[in-house]
Amino acid sequence: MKNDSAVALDALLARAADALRKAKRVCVLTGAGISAESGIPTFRDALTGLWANFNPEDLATPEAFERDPKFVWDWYEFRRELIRQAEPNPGHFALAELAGRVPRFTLVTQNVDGLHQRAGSKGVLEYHGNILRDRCCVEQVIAERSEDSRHGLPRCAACGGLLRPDVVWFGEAIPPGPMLAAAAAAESCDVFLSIGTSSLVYPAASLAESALRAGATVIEVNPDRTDLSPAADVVLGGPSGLLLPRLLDALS
Ligand code: BV8
Ligand code: ZN
Repeated sequence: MKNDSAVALDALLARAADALRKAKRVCVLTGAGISAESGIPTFRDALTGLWANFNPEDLATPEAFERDPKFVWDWYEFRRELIRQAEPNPGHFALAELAGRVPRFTLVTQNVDGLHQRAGSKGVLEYHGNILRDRCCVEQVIAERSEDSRHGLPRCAACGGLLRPDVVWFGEAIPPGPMLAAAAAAESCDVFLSIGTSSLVYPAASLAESALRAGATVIEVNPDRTDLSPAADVVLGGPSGLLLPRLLDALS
């Protein structure tokens, strides 16, 4: 005999699946929560090791890099290693499959880990960049590392300039391509899925707001309540690695 919360969840999954079944255009925004079940700590999770007393919002800034590029680079190398050892989880794979089930599907991620692409998602809009790419601070282009990068800070093979991870730091602009494409998808979607994000970082958090203004059905997947929860049409309260495959099942 299913308990009440299980029955309630089934009803919510059925409502979400119904909205998706009718949708022509679907826009999805993901955050760190979708990669939590792959063993990658979220931004809310306290930092560990050398960075334990630091707030990510203080480390992921041009000022911190200016002040101590080695310290910031060590943090990024630490995160890169975690990401290299990680595997996409059923939440990532469910979104890759959902893309083939709806006419128009746009996946926007705040995550810099590349796990959506490794799960087979195509055309992912990397709203905050990708941690596994190096960018030259002088030429502002994706760059290869020079031989002598081994002893200390990574240098650009083309101009010898300092390299930085190709991510968007706090206080920096979102890359125009992903920003414009994401805004267009959010404003024109029938269903907006907000998955594994605390909806606290802007302008990413404004995408759900513009979808709401455009009259879209907003579905949130998160074990915790967020600032978006009161405005969402359907809140699926639980881990995305569990609930997204169940949403796909409810869709078929
Ligand atoms: C800019 C890349 C201006 C780097 C990142 C308006 C109001 C207030 C502040 C601002 C505002 N506008 C701008 C700001 C400032 C700032 C901002 O938003 N600050 C916040 C802290 C208040 N925004 C900026 O600085 C942006 N730039 O505004 O530039 C400008 C404009 C033009 C020209 C020049 C300049 C840039 C922001 C991007 C920063 N870079 N990442 C890196 O990764 O190192 S942000 C980074 O943090 C992530 O990418 C992500 O966006 C954010 C973390 O949020 P989430 O992903 O949601 O993760 P979080 O840990 O918070 O939450 C996890 C959630 O998952 C939780 O809800 C949890 O319950 C849930 N969960 C846990 N387990 C699971 C789960 N869900 C599902 N399943 C599970 N198993
Ligand atoms: Zn260079």
